[in-house]
Amino acid sequence: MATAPPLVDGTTVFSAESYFATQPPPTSLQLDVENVSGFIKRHAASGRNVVLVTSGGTTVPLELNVVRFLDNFSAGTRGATSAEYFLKSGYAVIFMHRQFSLQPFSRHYSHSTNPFLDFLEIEPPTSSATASAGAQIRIQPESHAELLSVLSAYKDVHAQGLLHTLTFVTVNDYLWLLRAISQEMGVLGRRGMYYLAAAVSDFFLPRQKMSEHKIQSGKGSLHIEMDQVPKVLKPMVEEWAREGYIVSFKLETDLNLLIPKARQALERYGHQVVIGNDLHHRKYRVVLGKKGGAEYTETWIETSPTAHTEIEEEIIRELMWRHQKWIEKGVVKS
Ligand code: 9Z3
Repeated sequence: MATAPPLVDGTTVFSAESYFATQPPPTSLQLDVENVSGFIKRHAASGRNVVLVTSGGTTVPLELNVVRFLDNFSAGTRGATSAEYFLKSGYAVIFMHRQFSLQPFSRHYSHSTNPFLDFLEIEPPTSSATASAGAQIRIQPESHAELLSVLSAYKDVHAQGLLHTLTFVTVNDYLWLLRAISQEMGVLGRRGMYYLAAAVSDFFLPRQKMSEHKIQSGKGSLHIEMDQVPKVLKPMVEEWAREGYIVSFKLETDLNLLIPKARQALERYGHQVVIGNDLHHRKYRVVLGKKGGAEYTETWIETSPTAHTEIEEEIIRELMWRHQKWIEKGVVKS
């Protein structure tokens, strides 16, 4: 039976439990879980570390027959770039991303910033062949080395079966998938890492409050009261991924709030690392906060906009090292 969430001042307060009891799972969930389960078991058996990378923004539909939805800015750059560095470092990666957001490897040739077709040239046919039959496509010589390197890494990762990709669109898809995958990853014990870079909506419209059909404009202005998305980091730490190494992200636009909010998240949820970033400098500056007992420590990582390095390379290097220590600490020495 679905438990109705309690009401506070007329608005609904969803716990993770009441959320999952009242909001329906996406239709693809069972199949997605079956597919990812084989991937996890294979890598658990081989003793390889596995990371779940979440990436991109979530939508909040306003109607059941959805015409309109709320969305956010995230393109999935952080997640896609980080996934590549995890793969480079020997991790198997479950890449759970917003449909059509950036993906590892293909991100280098994103349609908006670096269109793939611009790297190709048409070589005219040599002699008597008709133009279309005889024309050849070739890569621009100056783009060849980079493309070869990206393509080789991509092919290698797929040949070794190291990357498993799943998609979400709505915040509801995201929450159901996150719970199911975290639970499946339990077999990895401490070898499982959770790198939660997706930009998840804080508010949503429960199914029970949604209009079935397109909201009509005839009534003038639109008033919608949204409920808070439950804080799922808590059950994730305490129930779904108890042995996992959990890294969450905190995004703010006001720098003065970043550190206090990051600390608050660590205190509230008790996970391993929170990475703070502010919207405008997120590509060049992040802070890794962690708690050890009562002590809070922070490590800043910075690159410059002109440097030819990606900040995710540094982040992953630091996390890998910390994750390794976490794994070793959990091994019972005989
Ligand atoms: C992040 O903070 C990511 O670093 C970004 C990356 C979304 C800023 P892009 O996709 O951006 O590269 O364009 N992600 C987490 C944001 C978030 O929703 N955090 C929640 C919060 O701040 C907590 S889990 O409350």
